[in-house]
Amino acid sequence: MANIIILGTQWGDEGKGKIVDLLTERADCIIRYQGGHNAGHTIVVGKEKFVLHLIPSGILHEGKKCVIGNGIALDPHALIEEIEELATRGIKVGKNLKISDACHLIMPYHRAIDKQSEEMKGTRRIGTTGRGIGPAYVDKMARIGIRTGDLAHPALFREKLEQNLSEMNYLMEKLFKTHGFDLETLYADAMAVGERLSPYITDTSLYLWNERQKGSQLLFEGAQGTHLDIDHGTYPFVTSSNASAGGALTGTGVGPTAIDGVIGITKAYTTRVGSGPFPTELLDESGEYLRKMGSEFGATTGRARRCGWFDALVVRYAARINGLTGIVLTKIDVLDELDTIKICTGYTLHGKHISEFPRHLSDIEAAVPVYEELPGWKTSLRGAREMNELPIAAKNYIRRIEELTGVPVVMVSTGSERSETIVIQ
Ligand code: 2SA
Ligand code: MG
Repeated sequence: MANIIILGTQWGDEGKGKIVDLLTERADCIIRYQGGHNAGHTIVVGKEKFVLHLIPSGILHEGKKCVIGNGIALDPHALIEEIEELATRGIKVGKNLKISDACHLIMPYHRAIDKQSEEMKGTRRIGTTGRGIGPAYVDKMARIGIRTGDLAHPALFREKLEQNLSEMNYLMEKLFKTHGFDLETLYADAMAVGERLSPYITDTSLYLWNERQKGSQLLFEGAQGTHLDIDHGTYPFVTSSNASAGGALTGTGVGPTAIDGVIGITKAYTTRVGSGPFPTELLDESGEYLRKMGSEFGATTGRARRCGWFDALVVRYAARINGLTGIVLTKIDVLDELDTIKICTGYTLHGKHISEFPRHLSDIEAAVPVYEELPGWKTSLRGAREMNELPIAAKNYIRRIEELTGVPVVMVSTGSERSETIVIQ
């Protein structure tokens, strides 16, 4: 193994956490590069279930270095909570955690703005996780963001906060008709969390560079998915960061020549949480079946995820945007009991057949899926570890996905446990 990016090819929740955890054995540094505690990466180890939001999934392995890159929008309280929660379960992050000094901080007013702006959007609301992610990135782009590195400079931090509050409190009071935030309270709180987090904060780009000189192997852990990417996703129904492969570079300060492979985690069907177009969505009992069998509920908010058939256009698009070198197909066992399984191979758009995922929202909304129906395998794949354990119908399903996406399937996940995995390459 070399330096690999792991990311989602659909709308998130493809099972990245499990695969990152699995591949961590062959890596030295595991790095989150975008998003924040909107992510929910679920890992099952024996009888224990861990849901990580900010700390890279590699933390469950002793001695692995876990890095929160500069591309992360960081809620310091959420991070401290996660560190403490892990400690109560016997996992000490200690020196294994590094936080970039250039992460933008999610402040309490960001959460308030997230909530208020969703309310104001009415039926066009995005369905955010309400964690303040979007507004924190707004400040980053507006060049008024406050970063982790600023915590070590109290006077400057206070000055920035004071300036921001004059704007934020105007919004709160005049537009949202709610109370503003108190400078002293926010400042004191930030200084306290800053002290708590200071041992972890460093120049992580330099840290990773030095690690590479020593021969360390890097594993980049994407959050959300390609179709939630701010540039390449179903805009505006996206998250506010680059969940695609490019984000792994800008979000860490590691150059493109360091990357040896990009693995797209792909669910054997499709899900989406939040609003936005979803051509193969099933609003009938088949969708209900997938939700129930796949336990499709948000790992962060508990929201029921929308479910639908596998959409080859969605994944082929992700193959292109990310330059995928392999696909890991997950949750195939969820399809075990189905008589037939549908795959979307194209769309009909305004009477014309199209075979590439459209760019404009209105076209995605108007696209009608064209399906191919494959026979189900009607037997349990749960826990299979070898390709030859799979019935021919399951092999055909995997082969068809490879054909339609143009990417080899390098691993198949047959259950939530680490061992429930088929490694092909
Ligand atoms: P935000 O909060 O600004 O990032 O929301 C914008 C959109 O991005 C979606 N989003 C997600 N979609 C899938 N999974 C995510 N993580 C959690 C999970 C979500 C949860 O693992 O289940 O628990 O609800 C995630 N995070 C953000 C979000 O739904 C909006 O559509
Ligand atoms: Mg998730």
